[in-house]
Amino acid sequence: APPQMKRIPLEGKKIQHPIGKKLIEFALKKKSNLIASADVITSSELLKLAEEVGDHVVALKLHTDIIKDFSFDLIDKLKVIAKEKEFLLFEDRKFADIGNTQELQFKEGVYKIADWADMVTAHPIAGEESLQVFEHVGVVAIVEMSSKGTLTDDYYITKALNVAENSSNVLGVVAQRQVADELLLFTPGVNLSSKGDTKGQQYNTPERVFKAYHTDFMIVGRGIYQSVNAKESAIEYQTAGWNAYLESLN
Ligand code: BMP
Repeated sequence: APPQMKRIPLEGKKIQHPIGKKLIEFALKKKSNLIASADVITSSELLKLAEEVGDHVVALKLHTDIIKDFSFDLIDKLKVIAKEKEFLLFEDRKFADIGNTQELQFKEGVYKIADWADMVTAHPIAGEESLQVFEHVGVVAIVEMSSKGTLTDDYYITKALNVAENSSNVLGVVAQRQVADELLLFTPGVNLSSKGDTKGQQYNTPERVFKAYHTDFMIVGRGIYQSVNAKESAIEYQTAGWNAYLESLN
């Protein structure tokens, strides 16, 4: 179905995937559509951040391959915090290969992502069948990037959305625009005080992503983990995001 002018509230979205349903359940219960991106490089920083922001997010997005001292002890501890504070573990691996290789990267190697992640990101660039290897997790397909000069033009986005809509383990997409209601929309590149960085990142406000793009979940990295008080910042983003979401329903 084509995107509508009026947005559908989270509880009205027809999401089939169990992980998508879980995200919506957490969002409504916690009054949060915030995902914190925990782009820190040590286990201790990551665990501290998870404790601080956990009550205010629906998921913690990770880049486990940047963690210097990665171990399954870290994963075990994160799982405990996630269960207690009710958020999902979202590995932003951005798979982008043929199905067979992606399956190995997903299940094997150092990180064994398949053993613990609730959600993963993947580029749909290798086509629909390549995404079938991600079993028992929610896949978020990257259809449009936030950075300056990204190659994800309108043609690519249309084709990528098509792949996403036809893949049963895809629960949503990362994009900087409104998408069909059957998909959950995740939007990174959100910051309350900065317009961008010196490496191509571009930022929007929570207000813009909820009202103009009808996003379902905003992803905030440096705005939270680089702030003086991560918990206070998470509350600030949670409140700004949830209010913008509620206003966008009218
Ligand atoms: P920050 O808010 O610090 O700019 O972090 C954004 C996070 O979202 C990073 O982890 C980045 O990898 C991710 N991301 C993004 O910024 N733009 C995209 O298009 C897709 C992403 O996954």
